[in-house]
Amino acid sequence: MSRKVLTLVLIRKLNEVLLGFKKRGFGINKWNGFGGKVEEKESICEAAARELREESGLVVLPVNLEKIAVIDFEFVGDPVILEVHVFTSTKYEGHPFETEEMLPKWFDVQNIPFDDMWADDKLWFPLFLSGKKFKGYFLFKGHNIILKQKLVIVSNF
Ligand code: 6OG
Repeated sequence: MSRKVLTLVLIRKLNEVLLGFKKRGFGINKWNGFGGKVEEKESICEAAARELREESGLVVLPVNLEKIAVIDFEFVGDPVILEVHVFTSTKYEGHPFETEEMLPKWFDVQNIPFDDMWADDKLWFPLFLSGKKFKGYFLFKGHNIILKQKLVIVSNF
C-alpha cells in the first residue's frame, strides 16, 4: 500500500460553506471543497492554500487555515490510499470565480447538496459544521459504495 497526500479546503461564512462543482478529473460532476495533490517542496498547508487559489480564486494565508480532519480513503483493488488533509477558514480574500476545474457556489449549511457529493461527506460534514476535529477512514467499492467507515474525534493532530 502506498499513500498519496491530498488537501481539501472548506471555506466558511457564519451560515454558509463554499463548494465547487468539479468539471473534470477525479470526482467529476460532484460538489466538493477545493484541493488537490501536495507537491514536493511545499507543506501540506501551502498546498491547500495554492489549490484553493488555483481552483476558486480565493486567497487564504496558510496560517489562517485550520486543520479539521485527516481522512484516509481506500478503494477496493487499488493499492494507493488517499490521505486527505481537510482545512477550514473564515479568513479569505477575493471573490470566488469559475475556473477550468471548478464552479464555486455558496451553500447554506442547512442545504448542503449531499446527493451530488462523495458518499462519505454526509457522514462527516456534521462533525465539521459543529466545529469538531476528527480522523476518518473509508473503504469504497467503486466510487459510490462505502464498505467500511471509521470516524474518531480528536483534540489535535
Ligand atoms: P485532484 O485529483 O482534483 O484532487 N477527495 C475527496 N473528497 C471527498 N469529500 N471525498 C472523497 O472520497 C475524496 N477523494 C478525494 C481530495 C482530488 C480532490 O478530491 C478530494 C482533493 O481535494 C473518496 O487533484
